[in-house]
Amino acid sequence: MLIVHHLNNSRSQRVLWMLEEIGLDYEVRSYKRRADMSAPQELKALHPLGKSPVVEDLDGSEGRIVLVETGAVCEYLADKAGGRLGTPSSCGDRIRYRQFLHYAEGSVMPVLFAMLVVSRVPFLGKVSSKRVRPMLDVHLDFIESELSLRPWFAGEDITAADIMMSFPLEAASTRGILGENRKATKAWLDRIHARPSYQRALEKGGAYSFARPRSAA
Ligand SMILES: N[C@@H](CCC(=O)N[C@@H](CS)C(=O)NCC(=O)O)C(=O)O
Repeated sequence: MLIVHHLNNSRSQRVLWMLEEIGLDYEVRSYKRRADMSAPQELKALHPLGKSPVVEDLDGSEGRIVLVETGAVCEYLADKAGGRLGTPSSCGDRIRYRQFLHYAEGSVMPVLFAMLVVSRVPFLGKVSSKRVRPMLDVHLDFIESELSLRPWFAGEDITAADIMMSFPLEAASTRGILGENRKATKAWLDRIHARPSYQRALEKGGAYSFARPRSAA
């Protein structure tokens, strides 16, 4: 039995999408962000970090497993589903798969987070975001160039690397940071949002301000 501890408007939306893609049964337990956007205390009772996602597998190989870190969770789930959406077989795809799986949280999210935080600071925010913006553009240009070469981050097929990249790119797009000219990235966002599995995950997770259900389009 898999339980996803899901925080509204958060990275854990990716885990729901991953599970819908690979077709494993799961239960969602929902948590609501507090006014300052932090996670509620209940998540701390489950894991010392008190962040989301937390995934519990009651039937793990060594009994109950409590796992954090979205990339690790996606890899764990891909293994559990017999490799679905996991490591591709061809060499080039495999290398890109690993790269983007780590790149989402390791490189893009920290810069995006810095941008979103500094841009909210009165007065100083404008100056600081001017310095962070070029750093973010380097990433967004790299992503655009990669997606101009192939439909999915690793290659011809969707993988967990696409799931990982969804949150930073949705956040960038929704906050108006993506820019008008990054057409391949926009087309990729449209492609992921059109997937029935993505739409099912939206229904399971409840309100998510970074993508709209197709029924509301
Ligand atoms: N790198 C971690 C980041 C986890 C994380 O920061 N989660 C955010 C949700 S987007 C959170 O729980 N924030 C609430 C808080 O920090 O109190 C992952 O990908 O799982």
